Amino acid sequence: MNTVACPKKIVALSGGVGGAKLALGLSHLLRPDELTVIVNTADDFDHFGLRISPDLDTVMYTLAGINDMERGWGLAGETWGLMGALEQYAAESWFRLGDRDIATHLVRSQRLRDGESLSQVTAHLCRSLGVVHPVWPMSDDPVRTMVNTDRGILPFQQYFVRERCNPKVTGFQFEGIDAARPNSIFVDLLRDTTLGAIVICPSNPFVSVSPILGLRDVRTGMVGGNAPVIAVSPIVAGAALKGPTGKMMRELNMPVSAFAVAAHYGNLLSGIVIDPSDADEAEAIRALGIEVQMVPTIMNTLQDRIDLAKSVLTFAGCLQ
Ligand code: FO1
Repeated sequence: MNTVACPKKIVALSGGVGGAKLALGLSHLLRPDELTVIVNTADDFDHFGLRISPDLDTVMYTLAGINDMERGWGLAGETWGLMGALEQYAAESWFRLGDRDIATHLVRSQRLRDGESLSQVTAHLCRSLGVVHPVWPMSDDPVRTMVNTDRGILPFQQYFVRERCNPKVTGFQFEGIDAARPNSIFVDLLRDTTLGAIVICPSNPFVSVSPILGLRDVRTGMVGGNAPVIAVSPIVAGAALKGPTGKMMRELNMPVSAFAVAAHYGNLLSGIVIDPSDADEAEAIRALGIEVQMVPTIMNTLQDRIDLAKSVLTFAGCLQ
């Protein structure tokens, strides 16, 4: 591992694909005792009686090096025999479960039924896949994103996968957020005097990061703590790199820009990393009291992920 000396602990807040890419970059620079990845679970849902945790799956598979890079979710080299069999029964097939991927959901569901917490199950899955950096769900309690749209209120996966993000978004609700307790490891880290930085990965600010920030005491813990909070903009040159972030911003009457992302996070941020193609927004972001670092944020290769992670850590003051 190409580790660099980082005297402090780093917490990365992640959704699916974009977050997992940066988490992978960070994992190449930091030891397991230096990096903790806290993952959104508000996309989770039950399907055929199985608990699916898409963002945990994506982060876990990415850190294990077994993710499908083209599709963005699921396992590389997957086969789809199960889906063919489901279709023969005219069963629901809008959410695709791969033949090997389904083992993850079977094991997770059975262990949850046996009384383990989602954290315990995730630790088992990660250990089994050889993931050495700690990956934790944001909470062991259920939080579920509901999307307010012009076609009614839709559970997140129905909006995202079944309806392919076509309905027009008017807002979001996170069911269960008020009762949900943030993961105790996350809470302890927010209070840890050796916490060096909190990195908000380039995940969807509305549906991937908001649920994490919306958990009890998280925002206040982040604003009141000493560790800098650094976001990486998921918007580059007026468009989202992947997924519906840009479409959502337009529908919520926000400009699709790195500036709008910075303004959305507001006083939570010490700094934001933006792509050089958004250089003309730096001044306006700085006027919000948020520092700006400009480096390439598009992560096509593993080296791109490591380079961006290195820039984020340097910006946070964790590297010389
Ligand atoms: N995304 C899709 O667009 N279509 C799918 O059929 C699909 C299946 C799926 C199965 C397991 C899993 O862990 C994730 C899966 N995803 C699928 C990804 C997914 O649900 C979304 O990308 C996230 O929720 C958004 O972060």
